[in-house]
Amino acid sequence: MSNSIKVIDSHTEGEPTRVIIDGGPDLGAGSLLEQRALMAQQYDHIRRAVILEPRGSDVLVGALLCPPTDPACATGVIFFNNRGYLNMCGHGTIGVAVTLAYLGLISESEIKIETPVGVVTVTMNGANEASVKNVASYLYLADVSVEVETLGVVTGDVAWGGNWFFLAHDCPLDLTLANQELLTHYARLIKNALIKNNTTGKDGAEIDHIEFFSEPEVAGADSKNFVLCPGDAYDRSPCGTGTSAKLACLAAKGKLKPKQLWVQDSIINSRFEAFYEFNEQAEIIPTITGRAYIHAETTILRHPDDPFKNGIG
Ligand code: PYC
Repeated sequence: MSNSIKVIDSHTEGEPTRVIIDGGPDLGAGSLLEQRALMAQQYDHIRRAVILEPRGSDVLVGALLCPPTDPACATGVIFFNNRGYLNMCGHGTIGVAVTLAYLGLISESEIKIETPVGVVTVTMNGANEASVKNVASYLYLADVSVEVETLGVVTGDVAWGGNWFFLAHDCPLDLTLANQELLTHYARLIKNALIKNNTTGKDGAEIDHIEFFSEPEVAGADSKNFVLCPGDAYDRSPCGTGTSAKLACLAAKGKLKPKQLWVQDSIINSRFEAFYEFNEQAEIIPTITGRAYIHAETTILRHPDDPFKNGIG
């Protein structure tokens, strides 16, 4: 077991990303899905040590750089959090790209990164800003209604943006930080109701992100959101995959044209700028732009006798 793990911490529009740059597991050269499965089976203690208390926190998203199978990619990446493993992560991809630039590991302004759910293209717009051309995103189920404890009938869309989202049509409360605990509670109730109702993404996939929207407060934005992530932390950023899912819904409902700018504010009023294009298969390809800043270089230490060397929980 590696007792020392080097990480670089950044935040993308307020949402943290912790990139392992040394001391991570060797997951071989299989597909990213195979490497992620191996990490989950044999090296989950690394995820727990890096993310959970006392070395981490529920808000962190971790990123392990690993070998891509596509030679056009600069790296592969596996994202994880306090609950387990993510498919894609928009804010995390911006954090990874800014981290690679900080380390001097990328010289081109455009790179490809392989994730377990596909290849994304990242364009650096300077040292701290990046645009992520995401995986194809789509509206899967429109206007689904579920009976939710306390809230009654809640209607929303199920969409894929690199992760599975339920995008509620109505917002139960003002999207302010003062309401964050109650918003988290309501989002959790909706998630439970979807499970109880057997409402899933494609192939029975769990809908593990819940999204609320309201009118923006800040000039220039189209919308403000609150996103509850798996593990029950809320996204401080507007959520890259969540914004992609939103674009897919708007596009499918004829409410946003290709290349039309969509400015998504988060619960803390940080911002992603986004648009979509159609690819040759007529799929919706969102591009999300945001900023990330490096804020720590850390060596995580795990004493062999430390009862919490692999985190609490
Ligand atoms: O930006 O896609 C995202 C994301 C997913 C979970 C946290 N952030």
